[in-house]
Amino acid sequence: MVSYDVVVIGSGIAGASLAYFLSRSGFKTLVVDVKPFERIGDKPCGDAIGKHHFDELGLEAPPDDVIEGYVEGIDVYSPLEKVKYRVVGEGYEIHRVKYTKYLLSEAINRGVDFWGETQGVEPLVKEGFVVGVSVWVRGKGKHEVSSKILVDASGMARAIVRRLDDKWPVREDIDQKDLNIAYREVRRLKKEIEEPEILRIYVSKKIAPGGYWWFFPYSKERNVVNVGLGTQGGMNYPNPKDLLHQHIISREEFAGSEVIEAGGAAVPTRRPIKTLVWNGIAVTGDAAYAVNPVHGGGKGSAMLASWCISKSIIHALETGDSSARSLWEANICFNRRYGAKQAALDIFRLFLQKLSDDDLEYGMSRKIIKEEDLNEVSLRGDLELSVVEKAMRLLAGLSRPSLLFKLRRVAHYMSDVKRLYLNYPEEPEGLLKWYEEVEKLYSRFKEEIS
Ligand code: FDA
Ligand code: GRG
Ligand code: GRG
Repeated sequence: MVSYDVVVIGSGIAGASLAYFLSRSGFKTLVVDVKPFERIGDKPCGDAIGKHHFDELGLEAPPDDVIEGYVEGIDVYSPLEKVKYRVVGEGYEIHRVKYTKYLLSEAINRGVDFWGETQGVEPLVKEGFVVGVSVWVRGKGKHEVSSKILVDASGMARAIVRRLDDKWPVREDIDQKDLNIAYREVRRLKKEIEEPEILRIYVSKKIAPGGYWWFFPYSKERNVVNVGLGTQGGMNYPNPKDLLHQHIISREEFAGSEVIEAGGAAVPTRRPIKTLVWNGIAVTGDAAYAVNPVHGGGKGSAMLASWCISKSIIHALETGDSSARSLWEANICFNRRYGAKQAALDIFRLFLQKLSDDDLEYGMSRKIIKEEDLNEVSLRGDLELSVVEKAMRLLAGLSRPSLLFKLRRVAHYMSDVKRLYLNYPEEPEGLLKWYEEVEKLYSRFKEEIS
């Protein structure tokens, strides 16, 4: 049997960045993907990513030739498109194939092995530890590969963890209602786009129930746009492609436009998986639900999860101990930097999905939540209670006190959930009890807003 220190299943941005981070350590690493090298990173995406992610992970800014556009901010529109909030922040529309291939190529240059057209099939388990994986290599058939640490970076396929029995805490299945089904097209328009450095998000229950539709220009070309729509899963809402065509592509600005690319996929929009690691195994990216639940962005947070995991893997390999305990720091690292905010935003997401278009229009036009607050919410996952209190005094006596009342409860729950995640258990033994608390909090919140 071939053996490696680390085997990574999947080379999307999560797997490729993990390989990149690990390649600096010199441990023997194998990455496999069902796609051939040429198609690495090719999955439907809005292609937006905040610049801060690169800065925070010590990565060089992406080279100009992998960038489709430079972003200076995001406008969020109300259902009637009468009110817009501008969230200022630098970012990119990135060429996802070129950037993912760049990360993987760098890793390969430093000694990481890559097997394309290879499917990870099943984890090999021995005495409570994952010790390897069986893979199908196109044209060569089945092989077993042993690993000290196996990583599931297979995106929503969750190809490895879903084959473990549900006693493994890294296997946590997702509720359909915690998914968004998103479809997008890249189109060349007949006319130039105004302000192409501003991405646009349109919140509308009528057009995109339980999600939003977006218009993300590729500023370098001036007339190319990534336009798409996401809807909440498990609700029997119409298909996002049909909704996009019916409500958006039918608009005058798309007349005569040409389709460059089209496709869709599911996005996990919930709190992170309860642990990123267990004995001999780690999970990263979409497979670990490491996505912002409010806007569905998951590339930056996938790289962050992989960065945290790479540190723990190096520690485990250096100490010769690949147990959950030895890998545990990955959880602390991720939750402190992102998971706590993510879990708080999941509360905000559940609330948003309950609001009617009328409530949203009202809340946004009255600036119940202001642009600065939205910035705070998106940056840190904090909805300051003081802000809500102020708004309550200001608007007392006006219509819809119920919306404010609810918002106050939301702010409370967000801060409670965040605190809970910042107090993530120090050791694996504390996981079950801690997670019971998390589940209790969420069920109480769901009951309150139902
Ligand atoms: P990803 O799915 O990218 O990669 C998984 C890899 O594993 C694939 O290469 C696949 O071939 C491989 N694989 C699967 N099963 C395998 C198996 N059994 N064996 C071997 N290989 C296997 N995010 C963002 O930051 N900005 C944005 O604008 C958007 N927009 C957006 C739009 C749409 C329509 C969607 C569907 C999603 C987004 N997202 C996003 C989310 C973002 O795309 C997502 O979070 C990341 O791509 C996740 O990267 P991963 O590497 O985890 O999974
Ligand atoms: C509203 C529940 C709900 C979900 C929406 C429609 C949808 C789900 C997903 C579509 C995916 C999409 C277009 C994502 C783009 C989001 C975006 C602006 C990402 C930029 O994110 P970063 O990298 O993210 O700045 P963070 O928050 O990590 O800084
Ligand atoms: C008034 C009751 C009431 C509610 C307000 C406006 C609103 C409801 C909800 C907006 C939902 C939404 C889709 C927000 C997305 C915000 C966004 C794109 C933030 C960008 O955040 P980061 O952190 O920013 O990704 P950077 O700058 O890193 O790209």
